[in-house]
Amino acid sequence: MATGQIFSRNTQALFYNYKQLPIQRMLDFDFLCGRETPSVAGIINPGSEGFQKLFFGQEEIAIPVHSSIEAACSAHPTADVFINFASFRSAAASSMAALKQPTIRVVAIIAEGVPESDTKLLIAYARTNNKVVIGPATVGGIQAGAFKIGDTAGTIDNIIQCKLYRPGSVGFVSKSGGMSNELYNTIARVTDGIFEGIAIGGDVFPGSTLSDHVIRFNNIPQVKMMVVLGELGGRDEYSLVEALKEGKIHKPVVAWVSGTCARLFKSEVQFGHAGAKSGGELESAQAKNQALLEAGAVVPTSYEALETAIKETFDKLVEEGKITPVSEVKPPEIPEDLSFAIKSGKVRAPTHIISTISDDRGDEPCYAGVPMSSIIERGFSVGDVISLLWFKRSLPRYCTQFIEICIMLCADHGPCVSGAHNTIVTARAGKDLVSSLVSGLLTIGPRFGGAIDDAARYFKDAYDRGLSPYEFVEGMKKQGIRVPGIGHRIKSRDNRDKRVQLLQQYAHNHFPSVKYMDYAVQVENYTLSKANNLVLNVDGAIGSLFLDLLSGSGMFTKQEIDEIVEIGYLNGLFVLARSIGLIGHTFDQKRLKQPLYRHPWEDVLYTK
Ligand code: Q5B
Repeated sequence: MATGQIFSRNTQALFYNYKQLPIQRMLDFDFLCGRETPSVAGIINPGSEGFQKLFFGQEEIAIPVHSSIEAACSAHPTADVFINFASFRSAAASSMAALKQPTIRVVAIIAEGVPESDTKLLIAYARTNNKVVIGPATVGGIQAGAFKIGDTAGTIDNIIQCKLYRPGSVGFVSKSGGMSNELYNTIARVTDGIFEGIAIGGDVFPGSTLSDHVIRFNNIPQVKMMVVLGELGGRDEYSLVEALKEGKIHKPVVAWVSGTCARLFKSEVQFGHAGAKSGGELESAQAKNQALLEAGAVVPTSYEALETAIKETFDKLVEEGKITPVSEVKPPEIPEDLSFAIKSGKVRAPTHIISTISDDRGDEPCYAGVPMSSIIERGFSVGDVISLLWFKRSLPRYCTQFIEICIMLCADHGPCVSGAHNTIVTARAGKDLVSSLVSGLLTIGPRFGGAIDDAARYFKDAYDRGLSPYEFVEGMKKQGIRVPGIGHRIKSRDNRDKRVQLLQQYAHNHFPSVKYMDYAVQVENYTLSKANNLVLNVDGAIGSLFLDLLSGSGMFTKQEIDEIVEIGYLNGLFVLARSIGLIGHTFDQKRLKQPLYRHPWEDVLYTK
């Protein structure tokens, strides 16, 4: 690296505090410049480690993420720039920690509002240790065709327009980051472009000053002239005046201090930056412009005349043979992000998932097209939400109430059933809520709770085919299949399941037809003639009654009913309902601080 140059095409940075967009912009800039290595070597995201996927041209690359500055510096010893996107609260401490790393040479601090006393400590440390601080309150800086800090120079389109993808002959330094974008454009229009541009930031105490950078540019052979954009407030421009007077700068300097309008205000004015306030006469834009002019800088009469002043200075250097304008190169095209391209209608891409029941993209989520606010305003119940998300339609109240009754009746059936037992054992083994719940849910199947769909399938098939209960049950027996929805471990002819009775009663009172349930009862009468416990159980009651709901409500076509039965929606009712109870059992065990469960030996038959 030549004397004065702080960046090159090989410079790599560590980026503190993960921010996807500025990092991607740096990598896009790298690609535009034809860099071989990405300019971001690592990301520091306190507390997390791993990799972050980003694009380098068309390829995805994985940039390592480190949890501490020390770890990042030791993993990437050649990365010597530290780009600090920490908030103003932690920017000073992290910047100091970075400056103290032997591998770090340049620290750029983006945050605004860093306490001045902290910045002074950073400046003192950097000066003593021969390091460079850019900022705070800066957008950063750029070496054209080589390296860019964060969001400097804005979008890729702007960078291309400002020809920042290849080096020119102008060194530029400004206080304002926003105005530096403006000047990159102006300079690109009237010269062969920027070699390096730095925004030092608008604080009263910038980490490095306008003159620090102008003196540095003076030592970079590729920089043939400098453009400086100061602003009212502070005395920074006077150190440049001194440097000019002392003959430390021998290349032309075009300078303008903005804020000449401050005099039009009757009282003291504070512009956007902390340091940009009209103080005494010496700090006025007029006084600083005058001093720069007297010291030998080219100072136009107004900001509008700055462009002409830059052009004239550049043209003169060309005429004198001191600049051979760089020949133009065509930068490679940066592939557009798919999301932007789709938004702008430039490309189409096949989707990988189809969803028809809900949409969360708008102002509010919608269930089957019904906005959330409408669900609340219209007083929808859980049954209504189930009918929207499962059946994609609003069912009549008697149907949604039936769904809710199923859920209430199946929510729990004591601690001794398969599901609750598993949940209790799991919770007592110290597992979390989801594990305890899931271990209970996994017992739901053809014997326990999960016979609703098969009950609906077999009852429907037998009824629709006109089979008598005898033909149906005996036919099943021949195939070695137990009739789903029939039989219970503790319920019997003399100890009927109250839940079944309640469901039947509700259906009798509200359903237009209960033909499938009547058929199930006939089947039950037949099975009870075989054994006392072969009652219509809760699964069988729900299965047959749901067939009545589907066919009697007039809300479903025959094909839709067949599809619901074939896919098997109805076990979902038991799964949903029983989750309520299983969650309750988990909490119960935790609340009771129950120890690890061990099944007693006495309850096991040990045999050979
Ligand atoms: N036999 C439920 O059986 C149970 C027969 C049958 C023809 C049948 C059994 C069964 C179908 C599946 C079903 C849902 C395993 C049940 C639920 C939720 C719950 C649970 C709770 C809650 C019970 C004795 C004799 C044998 C069998 C014959 C039995 N069932 N024949 N069709 N369906 N049902 N599940 O008492 O000649 O001696 O060999 O599989 O609908 O899960 O509260 O606990 O809310 O949590 O163990 O209500 O019925 O009878 O297996 O000793 O059989 O009856 O073939 O005949 P058991 P087994 P054989 S509701």
